[in-house]
Amino acid sequence: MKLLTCFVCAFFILSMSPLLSQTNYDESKVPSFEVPDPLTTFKGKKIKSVKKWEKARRPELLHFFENNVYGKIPKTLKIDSYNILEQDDNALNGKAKRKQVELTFKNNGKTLSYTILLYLPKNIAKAAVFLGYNFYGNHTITEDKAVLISSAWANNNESFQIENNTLTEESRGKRTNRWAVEKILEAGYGLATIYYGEVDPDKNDFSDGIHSLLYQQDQSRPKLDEWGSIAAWSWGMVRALDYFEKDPDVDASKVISFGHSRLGKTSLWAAATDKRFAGVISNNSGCGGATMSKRKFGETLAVINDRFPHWFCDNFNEYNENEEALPVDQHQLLALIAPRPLYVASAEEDQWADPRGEFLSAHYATQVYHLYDMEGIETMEMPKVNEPIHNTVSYHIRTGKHDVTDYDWENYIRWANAFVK
Ligand code: GTR
Repeated sequence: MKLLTCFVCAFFILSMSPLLSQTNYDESKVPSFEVPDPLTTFKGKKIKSVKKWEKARRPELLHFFENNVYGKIPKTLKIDSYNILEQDDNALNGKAKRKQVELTFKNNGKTLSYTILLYLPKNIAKAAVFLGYNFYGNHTITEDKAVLISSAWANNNESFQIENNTLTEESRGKRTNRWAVEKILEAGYGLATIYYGEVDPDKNDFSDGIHSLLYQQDQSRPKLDEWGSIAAWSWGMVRALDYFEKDPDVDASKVISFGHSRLGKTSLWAAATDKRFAGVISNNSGCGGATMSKRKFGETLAVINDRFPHWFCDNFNEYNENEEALPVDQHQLLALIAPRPLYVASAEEDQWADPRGEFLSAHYATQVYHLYDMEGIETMEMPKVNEPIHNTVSYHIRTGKHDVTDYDWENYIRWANAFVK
């Protein structure tokens, strides 16, 4: 078995190497390209007002991303029921209210449930909330023993002691470093998190997760223009927002979608598709998230679609090694979030995610914020590390690697205080 695993790994590395060896980390080798204009329609009409943006341009961009990048959701599916599995008004040594709420969905004779872990500040009647997925289960974000362990499929991870694709007690608290729960609560915000594998297991298998509830008869995988996993996870965030509208402890008009890496791609797409999100944070989201595909710096479309064929819709493959043909770029995804506050964050050592591309994307999206008389990333000069630019559109690049740190959270809270709350 070990030999087979080695063989499979070697084959994987060898088959990837031509693409990976082409990875460009040299700014002087970034191709020159025309930045698709958020304010000119596909037919060439100039957009000069909020009205025209909202009526003509925004819908056509959203439509393009839906059909060619993330994939569209075949039909609406509402929460069938929700169940408060557990609640404690004196959690975290009396500092917070904790709730664990299971949402259940039913269709095609199938059922899917996922659990939101909510921590809320005790002294606030209706709290603004950061909502974001976690990678390895709700119980990894805290040492809190009361947090339930998901039975959903999980990626094995040696350092988290996750074996047999099963989450266990061993990994409780392993990811506390990424979740500044105390800081968030002290600042008067709630935190809501969901294990993303409960909505759709992160593997190239479309027989499981939410996809399977929405197939037509005899369908076993999404059509070319239908949702991949990122759109499925985004859908899960949107349904969580539906629940918050029913929860008297949450201010559903002040929910900020947050995500790191693949889940940052997800938080962006969730907020692009649902205007109820009051703000968005993209933490090191990189390729297919905040960064500009046409720069081909670090991870490229061919690489991401090859390694993670289930993340985007199949139509997106058309642009593998063919970024020139894309009539859009990711700054236009960011523009779909306007006029809501947006925070794009990079890390200095995370060149794979192309920090400069993330920065420029925030800059190019800013022109849409100007239509609403809001400020964003006005300059084309990248700020120094650890010198954030805070506006309705904010950006920072911090020292360190691909991760979520206290520094990131401190800045998200400052920005949320100024622009969301
Ligand atoms: C990487 C992938 C990135 C990013 C990251 C993550 O392997 O290439 O696009 O999404 O995973 O989610 O941690």
